Amino acid sequence: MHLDHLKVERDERVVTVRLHRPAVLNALNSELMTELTTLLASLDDDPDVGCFLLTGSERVFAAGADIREMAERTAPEMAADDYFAGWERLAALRTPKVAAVAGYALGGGCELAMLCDTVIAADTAVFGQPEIRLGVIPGIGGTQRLTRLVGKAKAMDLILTGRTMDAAEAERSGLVARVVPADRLLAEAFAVARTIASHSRPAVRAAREAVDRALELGLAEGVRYERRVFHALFATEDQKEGMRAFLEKRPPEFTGR
Ligand code: CO8
Repeated sequence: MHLDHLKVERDERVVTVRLHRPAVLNALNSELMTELTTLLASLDDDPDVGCFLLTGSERVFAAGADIREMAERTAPEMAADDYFAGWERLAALRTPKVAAVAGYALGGGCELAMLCDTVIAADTAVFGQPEIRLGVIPGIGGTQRLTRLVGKAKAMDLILTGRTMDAAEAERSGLVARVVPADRLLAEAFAVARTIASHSRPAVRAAREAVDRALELGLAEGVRYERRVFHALFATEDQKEGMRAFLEKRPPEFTGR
């Protein structure tokens, strides 16, 4: 697959994808969206891929949707194309996605990080939804995901003022799982991705889907969902292997079956 805006590496069951449009601070245009969603969808069922790691450069994760691409478009054109709808394809992927963020993650960049299952940030990371300053609002799920992650008060603060927050505030607020020194970001995020990828594939997929349900369902329904999925995992060889390995005091050898 020919890729103009992404750099891709595969190592130890982890596919690392680096956003690469340096001249425009990784602004997310339609081509980049198509490349990223098509690439990840094509790898989603690959049994040798256990985790995606999404990152940018040292300076910027992504400075948002591509303002130049959108600036002169009309409302009927935006609606006809269902502009940005393609990004939701990432949410539907079943392979876990870790975002490693250094520098700016603004607008669509922040939304792309939130489309991932967890976010590891460098101490240089800057998050925000500045769309209000452009006369619009977040369009890749930001009003919904940010509010679920950080609560209404902080989401309103960020989205209505357009201000940014640093990595420490993002971690305090629940947007980010861990903050690490910038020079350790890729190593730390890769270690997280590699650990996820080493676990039983059916169990990892079930776990992330169940956690996502916590944001979508009421508590009783969510707990019932979790229990059914938990029961179903006893149909996998990995469950037998994982529990036997523990009892036999040896590392498990998961096969994904
Ligand atoms: N889109 C296009 N080009 C961009 C973008 C962007 N989002 N961000 C930066 N660039 C370009 C600049 O135009 C500049 O290009 P050039 O060299 O040709 O002038 C180049 O990248 C470098 O940028 P700066 O010179 O501005 O770099 P600075 O270091 O001075 O500033 C900032 C960095 C603070 C990140 C600054 O670039 C900035 O504020 N960028 C825009 C951030 C922003 O507003 N993001 C939100 C975009 S909108 C969005 O994501 C969702 C919109 C939802 C619409 C809903 C529709 C359905």
